[in-house]
Amino acid sequence: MRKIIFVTGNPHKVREASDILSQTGITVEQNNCGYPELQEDNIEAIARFGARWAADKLNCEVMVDDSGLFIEVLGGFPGPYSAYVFDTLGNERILKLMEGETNRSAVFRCVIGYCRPGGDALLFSGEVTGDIAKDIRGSAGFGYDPIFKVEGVTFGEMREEEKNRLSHRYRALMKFARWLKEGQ
Ligand code: ITT
Repeated sequence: MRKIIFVTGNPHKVREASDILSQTGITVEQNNCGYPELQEDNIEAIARFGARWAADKLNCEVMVDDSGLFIEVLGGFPGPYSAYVFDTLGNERILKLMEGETNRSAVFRCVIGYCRPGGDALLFSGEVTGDIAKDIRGSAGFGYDPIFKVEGVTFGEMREEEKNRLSHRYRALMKFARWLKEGQ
């Protein structure tokens, strides 16, 4: 088993990453040291900066996860601002913004940043395409899960194993695991 420090304040991400990576011989351990979240307009830059910053601060190899929900008709909003928008508006107000919209397409994206001290970060991204539901559905998961549907079912309505087999995080983490296994 290889253990990687996962720098995040979000315990749901840690739980999902542990489940997903357990099949690949990798375990993760949460470190909540935090990292400055640049108000960048792309999640790759946020993950790159965060991974480098945390690897240097902790002096060990680390991974970070920056994720975002990109709603097509809103020009990709909230995208890189997903955490802030979730905390300030929340799912109900986002559904209000979407009232009457017929184009409900959205993409959930996840970028895993991996870095060793003094090195450059490597990025692994995954995405899943879906739709914004018309109302809040299901209570599983976290964050935007109850309003993001894949093939008619919200992540909030899915069992954890189902979400973890098709999510943006699953897709990004599988690329990361493959790269680690191939010996870098
Ligand atoms: P860290 O930065 O400390 O890792 P965070 O929760 O702030 O934790 P992000 O900036 O990546 O993480 O999160 C963007 C927002 O999207 C935040 O509100 C999350 O709750 C939400 N989010 C991320 N992944 C999600 C997922 O798989 N399902 C639903 N919501 C998710």
